[in-house]
Amino acid sequence: MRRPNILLTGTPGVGKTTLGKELATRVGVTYINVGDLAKEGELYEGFDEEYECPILDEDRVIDELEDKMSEGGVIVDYHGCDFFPERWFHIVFVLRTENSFLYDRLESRGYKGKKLQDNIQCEIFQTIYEEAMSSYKEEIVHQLPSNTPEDLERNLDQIIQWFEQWMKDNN
Ligand code: DAT
Repeated sequence: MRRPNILLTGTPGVGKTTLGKELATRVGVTYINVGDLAKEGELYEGFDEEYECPILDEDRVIDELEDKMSEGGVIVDYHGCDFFPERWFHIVFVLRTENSFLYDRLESRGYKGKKLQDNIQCEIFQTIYEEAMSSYKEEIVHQLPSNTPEDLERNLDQIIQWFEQWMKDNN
């Protein structure tokens, strides 16, 4: 049976992990958090002194995921999206969160100073949405509001409906 691959992207803190894990449980697909995958496999190529974080080795991430992605039925979660092969994804969701909510979420995650400000700016300038629109066909890129638990439920319902329709159309 063919199953679609879904990309969940957006600024850190918008709710990709929360949505992705729940979605994977409800529709029975594999959830992959690229940040965690990189950490486990040490898929890094240096260290960013300014942001005090390791730099992702994008080529090794792609090599690591290629087999699973061609099988289908994978939800990928990452705060960037321009380096994945375009052919991997059948649909792309960019989660969006209002500043006041995002600020509190990132602060309680321990972000402060420049890192906090830069991530808030990333959301204000809709950086990831633009990255997604220039990396994938515009018609497969969708923005989802992710401010409240009600938004989360609505997003789950909407994606599950899309998933079920895709399965009918492609099997
Ligand atoms: P991300 O994976 O995009 O970094 P996350 O899933 O870890 O984000 O969520 C960050 C925090 O926000 C976490 O404490 C859960 C909370 N959260 C996620 N989605 C939410 C929503 N729709 N409404 C309220 N809180 C949400």
